[in-house]
Amino acid sequence: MIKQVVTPKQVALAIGVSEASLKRWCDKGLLPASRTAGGHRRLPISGVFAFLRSSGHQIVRPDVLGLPSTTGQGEATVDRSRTRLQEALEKGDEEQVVRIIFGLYLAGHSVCDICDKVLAVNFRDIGHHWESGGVQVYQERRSCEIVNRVLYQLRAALAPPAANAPKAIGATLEHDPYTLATHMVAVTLREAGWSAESYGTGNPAETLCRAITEVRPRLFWLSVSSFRSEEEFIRDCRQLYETAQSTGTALVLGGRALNDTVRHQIQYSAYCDNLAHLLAFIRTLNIKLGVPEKPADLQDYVPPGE
Ligand code: B12
Repeated sequence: MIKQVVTPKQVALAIGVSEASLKRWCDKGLLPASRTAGGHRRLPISGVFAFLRSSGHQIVRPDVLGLPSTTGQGEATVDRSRTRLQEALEKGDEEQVVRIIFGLYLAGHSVCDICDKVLAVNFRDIGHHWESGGVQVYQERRSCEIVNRVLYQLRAALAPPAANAPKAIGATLEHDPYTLATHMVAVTLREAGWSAESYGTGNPAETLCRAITEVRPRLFWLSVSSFRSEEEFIRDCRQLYETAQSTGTALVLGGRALNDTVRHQIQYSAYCDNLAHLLAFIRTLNIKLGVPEKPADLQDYVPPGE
């Protein structure tokens, strides 16, 4: 399991530099650090990952940070990762899944791209292989469980949202048991600096309307992978849209079950084919993000040996 808080010594070991260099970078503000009551520096893992992503340091001892061995070593391209991930998911090799996803993340790929360009494509392939008998139902279910756990780890590795970050909540409706997409939306918005939380699957529309009026989020998303009947779904959506209008909340929809016939009968603020569309939409909202916990500007940082 990835460590949430680490010491300068652990980070120094992980990237193969001296502890003294590491402490100096902390003091220069290149890595966010706080002090214990005894005066020792402690580094949130989100800041360490942000530093690694922007400074290009290779990890030589990922295990010290709680990552599987060899994570972040070697080239992490989307195409190669997708092929290796497909194999790992079908085998149920969770450690390899963590290695691949964090390898991509540490190489600078966004959560949005990891979900849209890698994981969603892998699950489409799992669906096809299931249809043709190459993948068993248990392998599909196990893959979902593994990826949900990895998404929790990815979320824990992100900087916490600022206190005044815009709020977003979302979920799936009743008769929609698909967990992954709504979870991915939450983590993607978190990476974009939002305070975003998925309320999971199978929610009656009434309770989601109640959540909107109580939480008053800036954005509410609905992921729609399946519904029992079009009429029921359209009625639920109308209810959600009316409630969202009353609280000034943007209603954003996405998901494979939203066909043209249904979409023509409902109203919403935005419909997204993927997470990249969602990020494009939130940019149009012109929301000022608070200052998240970020390492200082790395512009004048010179990596060791240069
Ligand atoms: C895993 C899975 C399941 C699991 C899900 C478990 C879980 N914990 O989530 C369970 C067991 C529920 C399941 C059940 C069934 N499934 Co199924 N399932 C899948 C599978 C393999 C992956 C779905 C998935 O999670 N993908 C990953 C997500 C992230 O990808 P995504 O949904 O495309 O989401 C992306 C975008 O759409 C978008 N997005 C989605 N929502 C939102 C929301 C917002 C706000 C935004 C911005 C973006 C966005 O962003 C995402 C990232 O890019 C698909 C294959 C496929 N092609 O999708 C079949 C698939 C959907 N299932 C299928 C079938 C047939 C079934 C069953 C009928 C099987 C059965 N006989 O029982 C049941 C029906 C259940 C029901 N009530 O609908 C078929 C559907 C065929 C059809 N024509 O509709 C598919 C396509 C398999 C296939 N044949 O290829 N399934």
